[in-house]
Amino acid sequence: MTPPKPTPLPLSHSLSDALFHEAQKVLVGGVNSPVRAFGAVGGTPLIFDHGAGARVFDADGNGYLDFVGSWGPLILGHTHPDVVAAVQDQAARGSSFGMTTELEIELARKIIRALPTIENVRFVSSGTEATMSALRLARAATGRNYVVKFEGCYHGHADSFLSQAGSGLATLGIPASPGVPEAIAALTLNVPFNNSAAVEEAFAKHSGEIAAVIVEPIAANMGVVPPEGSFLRDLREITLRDGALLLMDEVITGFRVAYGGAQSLFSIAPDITILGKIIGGGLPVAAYGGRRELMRNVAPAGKVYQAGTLSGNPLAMRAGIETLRVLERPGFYEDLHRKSARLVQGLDQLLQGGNLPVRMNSVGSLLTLFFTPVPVRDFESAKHSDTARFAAFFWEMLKRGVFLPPSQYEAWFVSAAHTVEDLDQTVQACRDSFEVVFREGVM
Ligand code: HOZ
Repeated sequence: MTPPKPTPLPLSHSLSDALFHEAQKVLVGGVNSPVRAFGAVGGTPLIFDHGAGARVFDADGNGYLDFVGSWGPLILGHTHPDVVAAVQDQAARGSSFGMTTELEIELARKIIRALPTIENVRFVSSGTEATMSALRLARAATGRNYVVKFEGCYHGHADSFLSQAGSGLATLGIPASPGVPEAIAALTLNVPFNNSAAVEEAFAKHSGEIAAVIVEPIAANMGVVPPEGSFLRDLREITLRDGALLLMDEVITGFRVAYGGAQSLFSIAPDITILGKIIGGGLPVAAYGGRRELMRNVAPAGKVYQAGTLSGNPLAMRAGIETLRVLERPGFYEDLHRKSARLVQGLDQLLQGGNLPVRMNSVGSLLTLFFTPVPVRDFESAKHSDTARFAAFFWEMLKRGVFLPPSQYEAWFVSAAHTVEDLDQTVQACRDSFEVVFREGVM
């Protein structure tokens, strides 16, 4: 069935408004994750009803081309028929057993085949669980306590990762979360992304004390910021030299920028990889994995404890397996990247032609338009963005039927369901929106 076209302007959001009013009475801030609150763009958040292919539909029936894609999992778009069929079938067989199923073996095998740095994997239910557990494992394996992370990277909401973090913390301007004990926060060493010298300095100061460096190989939670030059290679070299572990957070990039993740693009072998989003095909799954001898420290093989009632949940395993099956089809990534390049080139022409103070960073199907004239290579430069103008742009795009992440500090996700026409329509919407937001006197 061809999904209906987005509703033309003007849009009514009266049902969304009414539902959000009700949501605020019973849900904290009216949401279950802060990034949904439209905190940085103002206005009332939309309440969604359903999705189909490249489109989402709000409670009022307005349709939008979706570039949020549930923040990354939906590389196939909404309601891919194979994923829907698999989940329906599994729901009829049983949604949870709290015991191992063959499905976990199948998804683990696919992951291990895709990422040769992983020999053993442990499934959990969220990226936060995975990064938190990976750090615990790194601390246990090295007998050290410090962790180096990068300003503007986001690794979920465990205590160790909540300072100078990207995503919702960047959006809401929360530099460090209350509730994190000082003693824990003191063990996290923040350094600028793309700055190997700063990492060297941290290791010089804490030689033999750092358990791990954790990095998003392509930062995507301060907007998209690719790694420059030898940055990732330097991290590998420095950690090996000092006996620390390299943790690659591929929650966003895994199965997104390539079937083998960013580590296959840059030929860097981390000690532990953290996955999430796409491997669950839109259901809650994440994982961490690495070489067998390291992973064998985790219970029950070893003593590093980590557990979960819904870990390896069968519904989620089926969605993940079906999603990866589609990604394995010949030409999948070539096609996705070709389409994404069309969007990126269209936007690039707009930016060049209009000489606009906007910078675009992109890798494959991930991109961000930063409302700043300076190149964005780390959190500091990302923070130069004119977030008020971004907010105006967000609403102009929404009015034109395009749903972007409601924050300057997030990635746009192109999915396989976007057609060339959808992407051309998006470029046109950007052109019209730029005209409005850069018109003199508008801001
Ligand atoms: N990594 C996602 C945003 N960058 C998380 C979404 C959420 O916080 O809800």
